[in-house]
Amino acid sequence: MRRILVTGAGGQIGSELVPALRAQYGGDSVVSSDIRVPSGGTMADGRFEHVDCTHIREIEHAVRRHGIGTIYHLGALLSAVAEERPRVAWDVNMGGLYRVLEVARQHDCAVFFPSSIGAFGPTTPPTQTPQVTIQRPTTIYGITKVSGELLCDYYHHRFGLDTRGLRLPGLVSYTAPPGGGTTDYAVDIFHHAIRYRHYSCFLRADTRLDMMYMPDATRAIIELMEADAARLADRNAFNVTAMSVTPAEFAAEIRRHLSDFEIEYDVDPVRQAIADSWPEQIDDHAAREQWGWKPRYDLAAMTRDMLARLGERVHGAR
Ligand code: AKB
Repeated sequence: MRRILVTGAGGQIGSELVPALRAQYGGDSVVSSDIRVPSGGTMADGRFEHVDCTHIREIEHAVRRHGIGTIYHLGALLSAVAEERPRVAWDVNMGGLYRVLEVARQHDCAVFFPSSIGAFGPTTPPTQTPQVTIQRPTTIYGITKVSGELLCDYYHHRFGLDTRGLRLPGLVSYTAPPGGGTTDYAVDIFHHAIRYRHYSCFLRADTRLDMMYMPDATRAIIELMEADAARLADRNAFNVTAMSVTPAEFAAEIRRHLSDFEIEYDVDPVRQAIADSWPEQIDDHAAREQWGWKPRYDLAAMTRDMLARLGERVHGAR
């Protein structure tokens, strides 16, 4: 079997996708890569390559050296940090994807591309957002995500490459922190609840967005890449969601476990504007019908698990 390469493996998704892929396909089958060299953790546990995705030679070297057949391309800037550095965001998000697709074309690799709810914009229907709809995002992050979806479709139709993608919602996880996203509050709130019983949220109490627990997200990614190609009409990229939640609802659910938890709101206008431009609740029927997507964690199940696992980590480290 040809191996798997994961770019941006040190990030929030990669930190959990790499172990999940290793569990599924065997440790030696998965090569993690990142622009940062790992100092420990799951990235350091198996094969690793230093790969800066803006350098095509580094991607090519990793693909040749390890006999790569599938690339999970996670290396990208998230929405809030992209808005601070739009030129870098374009270079990394678009330049990186283009180079990955070029190497994949030359070496006949399948490619997974993580799109986002950020690929939608203020003119998109905000509820029950259809699979195929208006995509006019107003952020540089969203623009790279829509362009990425189109570029992946182009490589599929033009060169026959097996490209597949998901429009991921905000992801909640306890292994690695997210880095500069608009939905980061949904992770921070758990850390602060456990440590301080208090959280100051940078989005308004009623900001409703799609969310998903990381075990569901890694399973969705692997199931999509395993799916029968003949059944995939949409490919780049499928709407997927597990819940549609506001900060106030997160706080109420946490309070069921930690009754003294308190939340206040100190709204960051930049991230609030990004969130306000995204849909509140997307429709993921195409994913359910074409490859059997079904989430396992709702808000209650996710909160229970997050508090238990994060609690072990925080209190275990004391
Ligand atoms: C972000 O907030 O930028 C990401 C996303 C929803 O794409 N988590």
